[in-house]
Amino acid sequence: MSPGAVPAAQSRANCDTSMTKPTTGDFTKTPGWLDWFTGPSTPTFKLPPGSVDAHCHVFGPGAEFPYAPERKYTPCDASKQQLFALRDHLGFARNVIVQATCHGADNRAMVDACLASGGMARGVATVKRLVTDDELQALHAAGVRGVRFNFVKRLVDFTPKDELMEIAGRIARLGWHVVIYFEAVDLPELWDFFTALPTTVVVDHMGRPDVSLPVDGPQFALFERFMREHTNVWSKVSCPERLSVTGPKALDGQQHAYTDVIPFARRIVEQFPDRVLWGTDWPHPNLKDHMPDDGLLVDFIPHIAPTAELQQKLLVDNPMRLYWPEDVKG
Ligand code: 0GY
Repeated sequence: MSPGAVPAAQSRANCDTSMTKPTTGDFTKTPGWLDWFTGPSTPTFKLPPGSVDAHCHVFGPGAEFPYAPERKYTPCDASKQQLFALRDHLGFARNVIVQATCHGADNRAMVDACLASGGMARGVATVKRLVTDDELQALHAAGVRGVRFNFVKRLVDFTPKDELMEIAGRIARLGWHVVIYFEAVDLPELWDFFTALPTTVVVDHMGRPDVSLPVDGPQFALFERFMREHTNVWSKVSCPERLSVTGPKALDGQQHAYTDVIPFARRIVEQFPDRVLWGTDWPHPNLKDHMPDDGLLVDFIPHIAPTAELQQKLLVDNPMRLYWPEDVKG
């Protein structure tokens, strides 16, 4: 190699961090925002046919679908076309697009993506108490099958629990579920509310455990108890890049990324194989340390779901049962 040349992988990583992606419309990207990764590798792990990326988002584009005034961050745009290109590149068949908080309760970007997917995307919406039955029906027709209740304080303003419970009662009648996002330290305080929800409840990112604590310790034991005692509770075993503290990053060909998250996620997959989902979390809002190569993120999956049977449940059977039950035979 000539003096001053950099290895290919390093050069690509440098290129990715220096390349900035736009935020269109009358918006300014949050300072320090990390843009999604350009040119992800082709995964080494071959996804089972029909796999579902069950947690991802679209951002704007801001000029077409403005970001919400109440948002806590302004991202770079991440369009439906870019999401579908990633889906095809990684080998997924379908997406579940979760309403991102930067769009508040304005679900138009997510709905537009679902409608453009030809039935290959479902949605999870954010709604307010004043949502009408006609609006809920329109969301259902577009492919929405759940609402998200967010308790992460840096992302949203507080919504009273009675308002959320009223929404849960209404969407239960549509056969939808509730997705909950919270930090592990808040589970004790939220326990009574969560366990009173009348629907299937899907937890984002295993309830964000502190993976520097022991997997056998009280914090994760409470989450396991939550799932064990409440068979309506499912978990996404996603976001190792967000939870990892010491594991190597999914960059530069790393095939053993986020090793500190593996014992947590694997334990949930093995204990509750019929109630787990996986998603990329593309375009990875609010990461502070690095932006992962999504191809290498897919290569993380066999470390947490080590057998073909577990992979089939995690990536195909479970998300199909929850989001496309009409397409499940038998
Ligand atoms: C995630 C995580 C985050 C953000 C959002 O809707 C959102 O803004 O979900 C986060 O910042 O932890 O699941 O995408």
